Amino acid sequence: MNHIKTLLICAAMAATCVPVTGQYAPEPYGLTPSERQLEWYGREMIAFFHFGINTFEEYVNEGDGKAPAALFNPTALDCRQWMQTLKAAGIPCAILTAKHADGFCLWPSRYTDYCVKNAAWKGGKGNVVREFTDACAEYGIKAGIYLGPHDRHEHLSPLYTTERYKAHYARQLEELMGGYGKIWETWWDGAGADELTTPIYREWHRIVREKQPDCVIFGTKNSYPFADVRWMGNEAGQAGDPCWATTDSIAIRDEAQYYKGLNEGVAGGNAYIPAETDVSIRPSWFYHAEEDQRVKSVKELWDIYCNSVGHNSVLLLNLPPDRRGLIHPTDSLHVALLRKGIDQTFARNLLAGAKVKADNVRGPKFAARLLTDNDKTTYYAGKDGKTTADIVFTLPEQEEFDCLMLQEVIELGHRTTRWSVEYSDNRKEWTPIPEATDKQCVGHKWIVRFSPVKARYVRLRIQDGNACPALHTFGVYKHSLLFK
Ligand code: OTN
Repeated sequence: MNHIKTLLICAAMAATCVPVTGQYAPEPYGLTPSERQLEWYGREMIAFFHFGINTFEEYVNEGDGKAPAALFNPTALDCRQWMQTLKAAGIPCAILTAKHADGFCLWPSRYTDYCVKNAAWKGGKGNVVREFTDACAEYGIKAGIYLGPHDRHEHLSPLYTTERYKAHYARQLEELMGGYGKIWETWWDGAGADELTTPIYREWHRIVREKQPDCVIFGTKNSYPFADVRWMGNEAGQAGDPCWATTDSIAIRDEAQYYKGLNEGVAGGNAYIPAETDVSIRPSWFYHAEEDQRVKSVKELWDIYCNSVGHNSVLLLNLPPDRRGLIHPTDSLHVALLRKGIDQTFARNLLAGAKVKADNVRGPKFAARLLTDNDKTTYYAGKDGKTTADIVFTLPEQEEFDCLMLQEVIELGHRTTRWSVEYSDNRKEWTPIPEATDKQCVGHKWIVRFSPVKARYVRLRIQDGNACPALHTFGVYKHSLLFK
């Protein structure tokens, strides 16, 4: 069908002008990302700030909604310090837990007393959501809001019914979506929220879309039909291999299949809902001084980055502020070093100076050398109907590398479905890289790490696909020493 369409377009153009063979872009294949999803992919990393009444209780992460509001009392809250941490870490977006499952609200909500109005902090006159969104605006960070759907404090009321809560949550959502400028993401945690049915989320979804058309919605379980992005299936930072952006939107009954669908996606699935990887830099989601020695190391964060961003996902990394209302210096240091190591690793694509030869090229506008030109606007594509390609890179001299990265033109859908990378010193015998053999999806970014190899020739093999390949970057690299 796509082929016929292309022929028709070419025929139409030939009638009016002389077409340059193979200069037309490939037709998209299957489901493709929305503008919101493209923007979300481009962030690569998002910070999660779990902060609230749990921060002030002894080792509580899932408060029961009974802790007195007065307990909330950060001694030196400074959201600008949070933003300085994000700037050093190259993280462009942040999500604040405006209300976690305990129900305590970090803004003075008109609809509850269980909020900062009754906190000791600033004599009840403070507003963390305001300070957070103001600091985001000042530092050019995109603000996101987590308004936990499950609310244990509201549940304590004898008047509680799901119907009343639906209206209560809707009013709180209106306060947050309507009163704090542009909100880039909202998070519907599935934890404890099974009573909240899809029709309830439909109403809440209407509010988000009305007030914040560009806001990305994280959804799971009953909110799945409205989700721009899905849960990745675990909180360990380990996205699947493969990790398709497509999945099945219909609720899956079998639990194992449900988790596999979240973690790996579904090739050819009926919905485009890419996976977001939420993980904490500490063992807990909220700050506890007991865990100051258990902050994930820079190497652990690099593993998580490669297994999330490098698995066609976006990393949502939790950096919980402490009782002062500041990011602990160890957490700030580790994310800054993560950024430094990422930048050092990917600064030099060892294929950049290589000669490139491909056996499937659409035309000069889509030449294989564009894979290494470091230009986001250009890409390599094959001929319509030809779903395989061998692309050989001849380096000026032998180089050592231990990491590779491949990126697809995601606007054109999931095209490549099987690919491998090999190396050689004579262009006759090729050695496969075991970790990079028979990989499946590519998507926004796929990173593979392996023991160092030395080679003069590198071959990218596109072994199968739904449509001709459309890839915009391929590179081999040497890890930063910060990750050793
Ligand atoms: O006990 N839990 O609720 C739980 C334990 C470990 C990992 C996840 C969960 S809940 C889970 O949280 C996700 C976000 O991290 C999503 O919201 C899922 O829908 C929810 O079930």
